[in-house]
Amino acid sequence: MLDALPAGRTLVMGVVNVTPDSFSDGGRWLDADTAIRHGLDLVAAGADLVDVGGESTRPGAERVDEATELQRVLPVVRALAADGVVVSVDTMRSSVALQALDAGAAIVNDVSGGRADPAMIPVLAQTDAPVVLMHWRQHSAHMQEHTTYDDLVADVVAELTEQVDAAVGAGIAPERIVVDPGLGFSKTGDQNWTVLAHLDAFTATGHRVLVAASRKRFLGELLADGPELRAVDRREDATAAVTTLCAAAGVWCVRVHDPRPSADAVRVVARLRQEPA
Ligand code: PMM
Repeated sequence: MLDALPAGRTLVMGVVNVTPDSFSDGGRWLDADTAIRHGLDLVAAGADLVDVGGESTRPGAERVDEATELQRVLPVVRALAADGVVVSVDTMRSSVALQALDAGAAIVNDVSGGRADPAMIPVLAQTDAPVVLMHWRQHSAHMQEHTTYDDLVADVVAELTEQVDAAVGAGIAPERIVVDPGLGFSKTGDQNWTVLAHLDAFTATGHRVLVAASRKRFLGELLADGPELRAVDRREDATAAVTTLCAAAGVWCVRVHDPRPSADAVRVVARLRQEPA
């Protein structure tokens, strides 16, 4: 399935958060029709695939119940997939993953990397869907209490490798697995920068790598004007700069809220790579 996506450049994944409380777009696409229209707009703006999620993972967020998550996600997944959009479902629940795959989703994006729901990996092993496994230590309500590492990059890679090994051990083929360092998840702003400075440690795992920096707080802190963080909707240029660095580092896919600048950035990097050194 992953091989059917455009090759030769980094892919751009657009985000549709069907949630009232995501940090950057919470409440904007809560209604299914609005969310579907937004998903199509993301594709028109250059997204190669669209990530649909029904549970906010912003720091401090409480969990939603399964019925609410299903009711938010399924109509949007079904409509976008029927329209030919490659959809990934952003969920930590095996039940939601399975029903979203039935509704036409092509990829499962589990920010917990299989750690939140013990049924996730065994359930996915029964399918042939690609799966994004993100580095994860704790649910969002408490994740920022778990930012202590001996050696940040080595520890994140080692913990992510445990998650990958569990998936492979359960029967998920390695080529179906995409790894994600999980910017902002049990990581401080400075730690996010350290991870971004060492993306080679993640590409060296041999797996496709996904990075989601879009509009995150560490960009707001970088661009702060005194005590005021840069507003969420004015972090796009910095997001595109991170996309450029990710593409240059050989990242497979970037997950962004506004695909247009990133879609251009990945093409710049791909073109430059055709030139002899
Ligand atoms: N971040 C968020 C949500 N889903 N999925 C992956 N694979 N990696 C991430 O870093 C990630 C994610 C939180 O951001 P949002 O609220 O803007 O969706």
